[in-house]
Amino acid sequence: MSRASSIAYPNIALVKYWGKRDEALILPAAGSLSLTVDDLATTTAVEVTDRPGEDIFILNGRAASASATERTSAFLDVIRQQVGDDRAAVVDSTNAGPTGAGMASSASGFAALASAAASAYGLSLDQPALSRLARRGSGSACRSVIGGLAVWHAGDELESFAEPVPGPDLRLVPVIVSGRPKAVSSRRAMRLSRDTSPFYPAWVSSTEETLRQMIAACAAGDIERIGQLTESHALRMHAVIASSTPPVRYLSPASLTVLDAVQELRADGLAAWATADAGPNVCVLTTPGDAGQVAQAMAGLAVSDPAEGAPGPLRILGPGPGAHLIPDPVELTRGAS
Ligand code: 2P0
Repeated sequence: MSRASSIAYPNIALVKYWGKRDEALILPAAGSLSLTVDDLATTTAVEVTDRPGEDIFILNGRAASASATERTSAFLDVIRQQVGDDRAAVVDSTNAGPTGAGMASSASGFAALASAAASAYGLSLDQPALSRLARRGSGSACRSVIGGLAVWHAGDELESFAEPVPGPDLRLVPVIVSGRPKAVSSRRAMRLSRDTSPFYPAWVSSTEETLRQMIAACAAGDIERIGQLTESHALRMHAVIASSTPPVRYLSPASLTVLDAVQELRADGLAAWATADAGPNVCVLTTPGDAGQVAQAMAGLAVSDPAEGAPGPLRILGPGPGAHLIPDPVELTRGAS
């Protein structure tokens, strides 16, 4: 019996991933670029049992749903096939942030799972190979294998992994306007965008161009340009999502209030640009120097009920480390159903 534990942090994309060209291998239609952050981590322990059979998946201290367990098992199968091992595993995973509310829990989740499960099954991987493996669980997870700024290459199966990119020191302030799980999964909504939005081809081709511009802006340390590209790209993604049939809309009135407030901060001379993933929560991109003022200005717009996932005083997220093994922090709950 062998076990391993890992920690991984969410990443927030500045150039978004939205759409696959290969669903089975999770190859994206275009490249993307993100910042792995230093809070809201997922910690995952994997214990390989001594028998084949059903895997057990405990999420946030409870038996996970059948669909979440199935997705975890399908991911473990990728590893089991590679190493020729059919033993089942017990996976115990805890998210510090809201699960399934558009705050990248699947990215930290599958990055931590890839790291811990590879080790528990005795698979030794370098960073690109671990990133490729994490991608098979959830596309954005390949970027959480990397610390700080990471670019995920569209590429083919062997070339589609994330790697570090040079850039300036950035901060993100998440403004949680709802802690509820999203109504439409990003996986499903992505498919709808690809299959039904008349804007999808332009989205894919313009994303490649935005990615080139973003990599150049990062290399130049041009925060103004990074911010403009970030906000514009996020709004384009939400436009593509809203233009699918049936339409999906992730941004809520509360999100729009935050977007307006961010625009006002800019008018007041602060470095502040908004981005939002597949949910109503907004992240404000800013600089280390302006982060305190941005967090203060946004505090009144975040939810205040802890049951809704309120973070209390707004957190300021900086660049965090890539997925890595840690000493076992938890006792696995044996026999959970
Ligand atoms: C991103 N998102 O780049 C974009 C922006 C959400 C909006 O990556 O189907 O959970 O597992 O590959 O990685 C969310 O998509 O989707 C995501 P799958 P994933 O961060």
